[in-house]
Amino acid sequence: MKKYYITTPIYYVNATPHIGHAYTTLASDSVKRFRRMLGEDAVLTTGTDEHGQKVEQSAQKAGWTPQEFTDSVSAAFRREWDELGVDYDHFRRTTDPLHAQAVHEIFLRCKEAGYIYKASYSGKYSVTDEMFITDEEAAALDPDKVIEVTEENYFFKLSAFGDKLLELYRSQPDFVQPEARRNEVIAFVEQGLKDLSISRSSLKWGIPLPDDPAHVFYVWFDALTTYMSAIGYGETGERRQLWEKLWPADVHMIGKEIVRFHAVYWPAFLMAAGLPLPKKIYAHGWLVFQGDKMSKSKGNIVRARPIAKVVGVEGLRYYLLREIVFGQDGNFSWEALVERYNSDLANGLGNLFSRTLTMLNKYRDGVAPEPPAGDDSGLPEKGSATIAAVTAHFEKFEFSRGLEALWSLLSAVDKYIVTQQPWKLANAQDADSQARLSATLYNAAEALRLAAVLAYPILPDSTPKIWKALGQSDDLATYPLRELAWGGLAAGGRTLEPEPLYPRLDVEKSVKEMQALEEEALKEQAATMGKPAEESKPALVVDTPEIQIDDFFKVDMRVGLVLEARQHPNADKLLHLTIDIGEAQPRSICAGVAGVYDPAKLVGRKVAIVANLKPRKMRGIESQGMIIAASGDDHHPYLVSFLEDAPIGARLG
Ligand code: ME8
Repeated sequence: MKKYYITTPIYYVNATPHIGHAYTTLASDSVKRFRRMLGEDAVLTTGTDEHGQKVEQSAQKAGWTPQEFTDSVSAAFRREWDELGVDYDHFRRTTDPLHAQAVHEIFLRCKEAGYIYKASYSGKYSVTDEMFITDEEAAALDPDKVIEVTEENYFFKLSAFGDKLLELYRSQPDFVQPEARRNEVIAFVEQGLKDLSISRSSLKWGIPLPDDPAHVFYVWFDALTTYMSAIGYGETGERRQLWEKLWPADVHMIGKEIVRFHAVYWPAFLMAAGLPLPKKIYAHGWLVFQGDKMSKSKGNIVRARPIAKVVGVEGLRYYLLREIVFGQDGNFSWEALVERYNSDLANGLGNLFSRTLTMLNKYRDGVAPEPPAGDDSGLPEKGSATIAAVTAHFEKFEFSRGLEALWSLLSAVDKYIVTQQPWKLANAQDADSQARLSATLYNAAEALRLAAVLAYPILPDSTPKIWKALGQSDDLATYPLRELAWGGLAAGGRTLEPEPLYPRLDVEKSVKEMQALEEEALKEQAATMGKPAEESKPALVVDTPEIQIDDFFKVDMRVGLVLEARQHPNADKLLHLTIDIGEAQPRSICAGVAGVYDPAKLVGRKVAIVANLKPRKMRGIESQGMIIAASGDDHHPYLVSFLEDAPIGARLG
């Protein structure tokens, strides 16, 4: 079986997962599912990038060790992908000792080939980007984010690879995609390449060099190697064989800001080490929110899980890949997300599904009819063209165009049903009407069958339900897409009752729900990164049973004057009070306020007491009532008192 190896970037642990990370990861997951349907052994790798100064600093701020910090955030990424149903095969952490082995192996190969040397280096270093930067670049940054570094470094002779790289881009025009990124990369290399510093002696949190452990690897040499270490490079035995089978990668899926590292540095490292190059680097565009690239440092981020809780993971997947043109920047909007969900999933695919299956049950007892003879609907032709178009678009990562083509088939079927008026045909008993009804139902069901297969990579949870309802029993995930053709629905097959797939949503309400969940996610993020969110107190809920006013007046509360107060002889927590409420005799009352109120200071105070409480003995002293006090979560009693000098014996209510 042909293999297909796809990778996402390994994400920095200086931020918890947000929708930007989900964008690349969900798209890659869709590619994996699509390639599997093409009959390939598709493997997806993701992971976390855990070394570097930023991580050390973030951990320090959180009061954690770097390892504790990265363990926490890396786990959050893994949890994120699990909850979003990402079908990844390997999750590589750069702090995994097996990864260090791989970094050592590629480094030593580069060194043996003569591409590594040691020299003194001094320059401005961006803490945010973890790289040396030019003076102009430094001037544009926050001064806190730029440090001056002078040290002995190991260098990689990137300058030796300019021509080889240009030759690579020329001979393999699709090595970097899309075209705009390819041009950008070529222009960068044509300017001339400087050697690259690949180690730091000023840093501790990294992988030590094999032959000079006072230095640790500079982030890109370390990070990029995960694409190979995840599948066994640096190891032996079966894992090594896995690498031999899967490498080179078929595509590295990344965001456009890291194209230079992937399309210039990475192939140069691999060329130096004498290893095969990835076949393609695909650098997609940015999700823009509130007018800027979504990023943690700008604080304009949105998370995926709150969205998935409201529109479902599929609502999110569909929106990201349909609304935003892959390869270009795209604006994120809550409203557009829900509107897209409603129009294409609830009203589009969902409605066609429920209509068609309902009619099949009602008019044909849930049995798929014969395909029409001499069909002039145009649907078989459109169906075949759609299969070709969607497949071709998905192969080129043109998800939105692929989905657009598929939905154009669905809307043609909708129109076709309207013109055929099956509900009328069902009432006419003549053979011609019945044949037309069968044709209508067949065509609608067949279009849905195609849609289930073609949309599966994007909608992997709901399409199997459509598939099953159409009486199909084989596993949709491995359906041989190349064999998909119009007319494959077998007559006589049993169809099921439709189940609701994509319930319609109220735009305003859903947006509010997502935004509220986003607030909660923010707190979760703070906890993951070691900074507990400020405790916001949950609103008080009064859930005692309702009473009538008469019930209330059963409790007789009076103003009393404390005449005497002393410690209860047999109970540490109790005071024994004598209280005048205007009766012939003052009352003897025990109150659990010892240690909080000084008895001497209580004498002469007016308090509120429950006067008709049945007397009871408390540790040997009869208590003829109860003092009213408030008590909160702190269990501290607060005696009730009066703003004005209330008369003794006055009733409360
Ligand atoms: O760069 N729009 O990690 P990172 C679209 N560790 N995609 C976005 C995005 C946005 N607003 N924000 C993030 C790193 N992404 C390195 C990579 S690889 C060997 C090392 C996605 O956590 C996009 O894929 O900053 C981008 O390239 C990646 O997350 C950056 O993740």
